[in-house]
Amino acid sequence: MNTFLRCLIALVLMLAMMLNTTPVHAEDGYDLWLRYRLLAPEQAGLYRGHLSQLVAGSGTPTQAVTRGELQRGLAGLLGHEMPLSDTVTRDGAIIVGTPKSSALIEHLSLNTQDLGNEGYLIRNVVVNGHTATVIAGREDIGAMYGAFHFLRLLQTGQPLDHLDLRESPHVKLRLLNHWDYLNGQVERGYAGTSIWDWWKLPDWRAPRYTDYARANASIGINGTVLNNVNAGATILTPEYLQKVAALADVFRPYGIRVYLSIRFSAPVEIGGLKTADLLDPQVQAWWRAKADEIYKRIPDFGGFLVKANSEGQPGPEDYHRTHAEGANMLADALAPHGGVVMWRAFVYSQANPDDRAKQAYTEFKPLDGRFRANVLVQVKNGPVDFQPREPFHPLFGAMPKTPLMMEFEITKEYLGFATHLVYLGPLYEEVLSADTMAHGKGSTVAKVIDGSLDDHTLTGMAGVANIGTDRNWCGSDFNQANWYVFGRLAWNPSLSSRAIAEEWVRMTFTNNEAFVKPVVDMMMGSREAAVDYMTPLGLLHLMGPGHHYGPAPWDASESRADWRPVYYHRADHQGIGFDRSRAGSDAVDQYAPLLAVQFNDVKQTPEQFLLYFHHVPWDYRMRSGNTLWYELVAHYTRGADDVKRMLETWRHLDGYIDKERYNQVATFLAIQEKEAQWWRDACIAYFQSISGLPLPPGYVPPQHSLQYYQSLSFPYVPGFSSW
Ligand code: BDP
Repeated sequence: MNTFLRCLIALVLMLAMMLNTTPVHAEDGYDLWLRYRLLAPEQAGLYRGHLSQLVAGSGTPTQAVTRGELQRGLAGLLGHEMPLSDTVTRDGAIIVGTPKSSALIEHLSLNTQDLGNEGYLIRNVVVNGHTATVIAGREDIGAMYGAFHFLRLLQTGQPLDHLDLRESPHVKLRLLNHWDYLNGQVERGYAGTSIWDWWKLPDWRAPRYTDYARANASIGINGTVLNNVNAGATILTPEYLQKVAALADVFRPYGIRVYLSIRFSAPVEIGGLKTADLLDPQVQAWWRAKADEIYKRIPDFGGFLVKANSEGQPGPEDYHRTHAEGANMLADALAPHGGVVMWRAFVYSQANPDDRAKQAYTEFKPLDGRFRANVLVQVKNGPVDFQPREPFHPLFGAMPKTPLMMEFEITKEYLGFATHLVYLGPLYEEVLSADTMAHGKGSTVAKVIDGSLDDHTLTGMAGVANIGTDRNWCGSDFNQANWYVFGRLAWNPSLSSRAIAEEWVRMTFTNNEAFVKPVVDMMMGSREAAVDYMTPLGLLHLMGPGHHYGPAPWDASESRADWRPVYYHRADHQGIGFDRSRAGSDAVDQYAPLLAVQFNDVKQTPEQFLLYFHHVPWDYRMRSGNTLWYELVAHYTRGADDVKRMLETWRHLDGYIDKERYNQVATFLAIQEKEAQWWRDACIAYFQSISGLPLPPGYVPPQHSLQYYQSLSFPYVPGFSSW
């Protein structure tokens, strides 16, 4: 190479590095946490001698995507292509594969047997006298997960010396649930329309499907339910199954299986039968034949998700059969193919006058032990709905003979939609680390979910997706963190949400500590801020009717009592809160005895759940010594103030990242600031009208009258129409 050419290359490289340190990339969020931008020179320096060549096969589709991802990632991070080699010829090789796929790995005699189907190890080794890093699984999928982990180490600036990692997922089914309709609408979706272009499938397989699979695989998600739990029957028609099969083909190399939400009455609607009663042999035969048909097209089909006899959906109770009987009939149809049924416990009925929070437990607890081995009961994290804060669902720990699957909501239906910055890691962690006391102290929800508490091997965690056609997938950059943290916690429910936030910030934005630290702190406080400005001290469901946008604690317009905010807060001249003590609805006794005693006693109830379990006088003395009324106003105010501080924090971070994402976050935080103030003011105005009490000294009165807040209406709220 002549000198001129060398100088030119050096110049180009220098320029590229400068560009990396001064963050000027035009970014639109599409790349999520898989950005693979050039590492800063000091980080690249860390890896000198570690990354010289890639030894990776491509004999199977999974091996090919694994190798492709490593090539793509390393090229992006290091700024040059990584040479591929069949064997190790110099120090710093990366070897990827399984003992079956790679003779090199076989010769290393690593213990891959205990890794399971999806586990991996990453270790520094010596091969042919050269230092190398091996990423090995027992199966291809494990090696793929290992490759993503390895890239994450680089993306987050971790050293590559002394690597000796072993990882296997703690939960078997790690699923996204898409609440997508076949017409493209996404129920409770705030990121555009459905990414499934059903109309053009099966022929057009949008590249986005592959990127979706990559993103999910990178965080360990291994399944996806493509359609809404409020399901129509059409998805089970041959025409649509062909489309589903096309998606399954795209996802397969990434270890992702497809599942479908089914409509219990489908045998009537598309099968031409007169009934959907599970005891009818024709109905049973129809489901068996349908399962056979599905597996013919999609041999690794995952199974069915079912919302039955809930919010107007058909189900076995229409024929006076139990939920267990309904689930078992479907389970029998899927069992020969290895499929599962995920039967939702989100069941409550308008006809039932009992406290809505109690109904799922009342219905399902007696069914424990009555489900087939391939049924999981999918339970929302809290007993009411996906509120900013609820105690954990009392079914966790109460059905030892049944695998219970966690259902979290990733989309922020009750948490400010796309624009509010609310990192859900702390919410998930709070629920997973809650102690059910089912078998004494330490019986955490996480142990119920990972099966260790009651010895289940069939385990699962589902998250209602926040994904749509928006270029940034999730409606905002920070909402991507909620997809990310869900996947990481589904892999290991004991991880810390702070550690995950830090990983995500580093991968998504920058490794610059001056940015990482304040942003992680801001994320970690964001959920508590939202609880404070929306529903503090155990309040819940104060959102606008139907669409769930904004505050409407006064609302009683919904057709069903248990959809009305006034049903939940029960504020009157004396006090506020839902009495779920033994003197009230006795929901407390759905918890283990020690917890029931605690929750039953207003003095022992954690104050964050106070108004969930008790109706408390306005002048009740809180632990702070202040009255409840005082604390309520203080919490609302603190929440709104916290958002102001978040915006200030962000304003100090201008210049650390690209302008595009910086500006959008700043604008969204300004929207959140406005809406948090609105929440605070509207709720204080309303509760003051009921309590009749003056504002505590020093607290600013609401900006507008209660009538003003009550007069606001929002006809075109996203994520909701008359379904
Ligand atoms: C509620 C949502 C509704 C869902 C329902 C469910 O508002 O759109 O259909 O949950 O989970 O929170 O089935």
